[in-house]
Amino acid sequence: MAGEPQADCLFCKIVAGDIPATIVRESPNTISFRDINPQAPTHVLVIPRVHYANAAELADNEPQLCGELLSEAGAVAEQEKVDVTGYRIVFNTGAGAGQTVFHTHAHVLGGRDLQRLV
Ligand code: IU
Repeated sequence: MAGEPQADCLFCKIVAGDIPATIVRESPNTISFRDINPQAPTHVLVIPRVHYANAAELADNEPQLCGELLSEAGAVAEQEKVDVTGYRIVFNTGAGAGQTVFHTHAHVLGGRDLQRLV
């Protein structure tokens, strides 16, 4: 069923507490934790506790939660003090775009000069 935990999903395991993560922030519906392979001084992943494969699937099924996820990303940026200099929110979607974990996650990146992508 949509949103149900997936046995083979690494981020569902983090939500369940079965895999460790350095959690920086939690809300009733989301968890934010440091990326294990940081690409910037601040590199935090914000995930919904429920399982959807990507951001669009989350938005289609639970638009309010999608909004909450973005609010949490903004709160993480404030907490990490990268809101002043600027930060980037990235949703890699699909293997061809570099997505490796198929549980919706926003990368929040900041603390270094971020080149314009588009
Ligand atoms: P991607 O957009 O699907 O490529 O991002 C997945 C990220 O999850 C990637 O940056 C990994 O370094 C990160 N990650 C993690 O932080 N902790 C984990 O246990 C696993 C992956 I597995």
